[in-house]
Amino acid sequence: MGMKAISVLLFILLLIGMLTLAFNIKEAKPWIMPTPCMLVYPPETVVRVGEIFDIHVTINELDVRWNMVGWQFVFYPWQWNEELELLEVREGPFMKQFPNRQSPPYTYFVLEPGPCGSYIVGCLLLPDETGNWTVFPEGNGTLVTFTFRAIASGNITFQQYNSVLVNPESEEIPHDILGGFIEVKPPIRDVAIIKIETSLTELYIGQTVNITVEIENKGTIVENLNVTAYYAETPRFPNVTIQYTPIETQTIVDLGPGENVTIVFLWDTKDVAHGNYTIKALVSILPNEANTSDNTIITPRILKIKMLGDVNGNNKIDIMDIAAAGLAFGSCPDHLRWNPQADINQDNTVDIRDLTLIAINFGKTEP
Ligand SMILES: [Ca+2]
Ligand SMILES: [Ca+2]
Ligand SMILES: [Ca+2]
Repeated sequence: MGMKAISVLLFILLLIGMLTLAFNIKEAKPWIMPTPCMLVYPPETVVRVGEIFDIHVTINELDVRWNMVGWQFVFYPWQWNEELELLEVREGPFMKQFPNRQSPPYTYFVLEPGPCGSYIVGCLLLPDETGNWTVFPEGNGTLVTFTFRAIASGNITFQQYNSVLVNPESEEIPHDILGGFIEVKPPIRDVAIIKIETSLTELYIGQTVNITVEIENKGTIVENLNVTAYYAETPRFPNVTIQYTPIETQTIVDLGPGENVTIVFLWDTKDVAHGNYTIKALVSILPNEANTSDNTIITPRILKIKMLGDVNGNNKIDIMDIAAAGLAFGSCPDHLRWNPQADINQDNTVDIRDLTLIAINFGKTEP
């Protein structure tokens, strides 16, 4: 067979096809094509436990000639109420866009329990003051929106049952329906310490330092947490295991997904020896936590704890410390000569009291 013969054959087949289609349209004449479709949007929803989300029941390709003035359908919450908590059912904007009255309300929306654990939801486009409709809905839009909270993982089909679209004569309008699928995945549980800061980097034994820790819930559900701050003397030699001592544990309750919280620990250093210290914070590891590497944080800078009076921090108290305090003598915070290390008694002034405190420790030296 030549190319020409094939082309002729294809043309004839196409012609037959078109005639068949035309014949069918003619047969379906009392119907307006296409018929409207009541479908769930989005058709597939994937959420995590703890998430709040909407699904919409929409009308699509509604021809104005159907004269649609009302809709309803039935749903059965027991089909999904182990996985989903229904928070709200609210009318969508579609029907109200075609008012027949001078002023609102333009529609009557109804949601009522029915038999066998069912609910029926529907909406009537209200007629004008004489009981007639002159404006009819057309096109696509949302009829009703359901807001859910996902409470357990599973696969759910959301289906509209016994759906009805009516015209003013209360005749039913043929239509298609399409339900939707909802997949609820297990929650992501993950908390992290994203920041640690100390109010001081150099202090005298007996001073109190604030340790500020910021925690974030990177997961998808609300969490309760314990956060513990620790200190350890920084080893002077490598390859030595650091022994941390707890300072305090604080509890955080109801930290929502994506939320941050900042807490402050007060560390009173009266019982520690002078030296270099590392501060660590640890947030409790959750069951099935996605990432545990971010549950611990260590201060980026070493905290230097000094003997009282060791202004320059060289582990001995001598004339150099007196001289350093002397340079700041008479100053207050914000002065150019202010040196917080010289304010031994922490009264925000460097004066003779501070010099005395250095002097009474004069000659002390520690390794
Ligand atoms: Ca984590
Ligand atoms: Ca010194
Ligand atoms: Ca002082």
